[in-house]
Amino acid sequence: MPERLTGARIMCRALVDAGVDVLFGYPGGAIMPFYHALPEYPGLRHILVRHEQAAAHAADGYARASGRVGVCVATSGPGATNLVTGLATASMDSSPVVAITGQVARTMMGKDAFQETDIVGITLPVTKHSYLVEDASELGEVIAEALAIAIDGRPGPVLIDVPKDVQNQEAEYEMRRFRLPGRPAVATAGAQLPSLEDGIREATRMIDAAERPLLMVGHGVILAGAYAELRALAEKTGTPVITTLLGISAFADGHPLHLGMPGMHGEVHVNRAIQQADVIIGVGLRFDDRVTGNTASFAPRAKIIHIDLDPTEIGRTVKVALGIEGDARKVLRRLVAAVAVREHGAWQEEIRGLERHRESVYQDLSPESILTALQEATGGVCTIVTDVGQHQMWIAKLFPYRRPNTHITSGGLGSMGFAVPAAMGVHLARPNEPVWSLSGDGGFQMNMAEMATMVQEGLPVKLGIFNNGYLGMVRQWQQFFHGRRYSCTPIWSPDYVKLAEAYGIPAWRVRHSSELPDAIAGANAVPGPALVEFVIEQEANVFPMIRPGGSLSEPIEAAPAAGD
Ligand SMILES: Cc1ncc(C[n+]2csc(CCOP(=O)(O)OP(=O)(O)O)c2C)c(N)n1
Ligand SMILES: [Mg+2]
Repeated sequence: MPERLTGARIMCRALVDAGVDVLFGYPGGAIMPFYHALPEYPGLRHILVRHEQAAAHAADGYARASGRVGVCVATSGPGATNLVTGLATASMDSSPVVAITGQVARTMMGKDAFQETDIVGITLPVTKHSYLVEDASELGEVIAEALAIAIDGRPGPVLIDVPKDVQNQEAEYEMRRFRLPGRPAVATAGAQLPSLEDGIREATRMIDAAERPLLMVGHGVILAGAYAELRALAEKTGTPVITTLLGISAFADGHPLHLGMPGMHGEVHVNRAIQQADVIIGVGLRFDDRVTGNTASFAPRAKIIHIDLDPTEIGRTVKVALGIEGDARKVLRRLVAAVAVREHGAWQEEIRGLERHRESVYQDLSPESILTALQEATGGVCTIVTDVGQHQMWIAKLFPYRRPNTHITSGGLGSMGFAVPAAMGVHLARPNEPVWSLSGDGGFQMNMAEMATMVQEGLPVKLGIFNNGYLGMVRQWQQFFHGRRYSCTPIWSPDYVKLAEAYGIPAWRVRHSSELPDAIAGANAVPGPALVEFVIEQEANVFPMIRPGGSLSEPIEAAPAAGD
């Protein structure tokens, strides 16, 4: 039976009926009717953030950790524009987020009204779809459809802009179960893709004939939950597995076939393996420039098979011999059944032979020592959310990720400030396991106001700060490529222990590796949020490194001598 409700109540009801139970948001004039209705729907838990950017990142973190849609809410104008970085982040990393924004009343639109901004126009390039709802009778269907679009196929953000008077307007509401029509097969840039049957047949022929095969896997494997299928294919064919930054934890670190991360900060043997492979099976990755370096010299001997749900990714940056459009899980399952058993022992040996066992170049409190202590304290049962910079690369490479989807980071956009709010979303998706947000001193200062959210909402996120006194990754580039001119990269920090105390958050400062176990155990033991500052070497670098736009064959393995 349809019910007559205000637009604001329809918004709440449609969210509840679609199974949404948490919202991250911040109120304001144009979204007040929605906030007025919200207490009538106790099934919707609202997390009051301190900045709308954090609402979008938290919704994104929630989505990545839960596999469900994350929802954020903001008012018109500055509230809505503050969401933009978070929506762009979710768009680049294929994360299903729905943003609901208030808009000025219909009669005021187009008149430069107070807090009016064309948020649909501003977010058009970073959303999968967007709506301006002009009548309350459409709201129920729009919300159900937006949630479905966000998660259908390749996930991404969707925006719903609702004028204030539409929120106050009454209309009939009836619950909708939304089913999207199946997607038609689409041709890619350049070539028509083969049918799935033909693609599997051809891929099988290429994999069976390969002597130096590699699997390169990205976020698509995690989004599809194709862990078992990936492992089965790797093991049946003896194929080593490379995981991109967003593919980390799709295949267990420590598995004998796992090689590590490729690209700009990939290990030398991983990049060399790419340069020597004869067949690369790329699954759910974009072959972006941080992975390929100069595409002209990328994988010169390899025929590339690219499997992706989004056909527009296939052949976009690298030349592929075979493209297969499809869900990673379904395609991998078909391949596992079709391919022949292979060993490839000599190829695996050859790659292992390229591995360098580097002595740690860091002083006492090294990234390795911090990450080893974290691993030991948690037994690896935790989700790590990282920010952007040097610490992000160290954590990507050094933390042993053994459980699927336990590494969450802003890969495509590289948004500093992501970790702290995203970790709040991860906690709400996974309330029973520890969540560590690990940031640099720069990125932490971008969204550290969210400590107040954690206290007010009771979110026990553990905050780690890698404090090197620099915007370290930019400083490293200045050291390598700009003659050591450290222009605007030294960054002052407050006393983080005192700062945390001001929020009532227990905090530890660690200067020596001997202090690590107590600090980390202490932080894990407190029931609420906790903060640990790791005071690390100021000019530590991330090695190896491929020069931007350089070839994977030419790693930089040491800092240039001063004066170079
Ligand atoms: C929002 C945003 N602004 C600027 C950058 C450019 N940038 C990339 S890494 C980096 C330095 C990060 O410094 P910090 O957070 O201290 O981490 P560290 O590299 O020192 O580990 C900067 C400024 C960015 N990625 N995101
Ligand atoms: Mg730093």
